[in-house]
Amino acid sequence: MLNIAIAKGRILKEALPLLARAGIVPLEDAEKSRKLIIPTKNNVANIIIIRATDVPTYVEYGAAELGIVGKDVLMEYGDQKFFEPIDLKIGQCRLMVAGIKNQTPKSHRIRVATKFSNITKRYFVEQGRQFDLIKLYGSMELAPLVGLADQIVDLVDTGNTLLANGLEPLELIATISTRLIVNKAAMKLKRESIMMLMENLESIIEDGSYLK
Ligand code: PRT
Ligand code: MG
Repeated sequence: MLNIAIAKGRILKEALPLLARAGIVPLEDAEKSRKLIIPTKNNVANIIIIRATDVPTYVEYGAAELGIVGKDVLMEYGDQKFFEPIDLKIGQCRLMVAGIKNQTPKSHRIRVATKFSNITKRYFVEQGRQFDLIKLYGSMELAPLVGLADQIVDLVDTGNTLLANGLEPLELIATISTRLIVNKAAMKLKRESIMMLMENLESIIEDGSYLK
């Protein structure tokens, strides 16, 4: 039996059709259920639904053999103590620096608001830029509008959220998609069932018809 930890929210929503194609079908509506562990048809696996930022931790410690989570979360988590074998091609977006439209910051030491503090520090330091980091937990788009920050680092998909708030994308930090991660010990101990699922997923991804 495999435990699969999945980030709740949009990743869960997009992962369910992919898992269904691989024969992993929750016995309850995973998006609505209040249960945190959901068994699946024919007992092939358990689905564990948790906060995105907790997925790497569960998989690192083997509480879940497998995890499904965004590359943004993995980059922010840092040192990878698990395998990351498959790009599931869902949850695609870009991690970007954004700022107020047509406005260059007055001071050369800018304030950057983000929930991606590790990624942001790395990126600005690499560029040798002066900055103050303001850690937020959501709605980063608000920060420049109320003078809390000059720029933000956030995920951008269509760009509509930036546009709606008078912001513009400035720099691409990374392209993001959802990844399958695997606990290192489980890859040895449960090799057969994990390899079977991975091969299955790879051919479904190759085919691509699970993507709307
Ligand atoms: O948990 P929190 O409330 O902070 O995030 P959320 O509710 O916005 O997203 P959630 O928890 O459902 O899913 C987060 C995961 O989905 C991320 O870790 C990414 O890997 C992936 N993902 C893919 C995205 C987006 N696309 C995305 N566009 N996560 C967030 N967004 C947000 C973005 O932060 C911004 O607020 O959508 C807005 C921008 O979208 P556009 O289309 O207006 O550009
Ligand atoms: Mg959310």
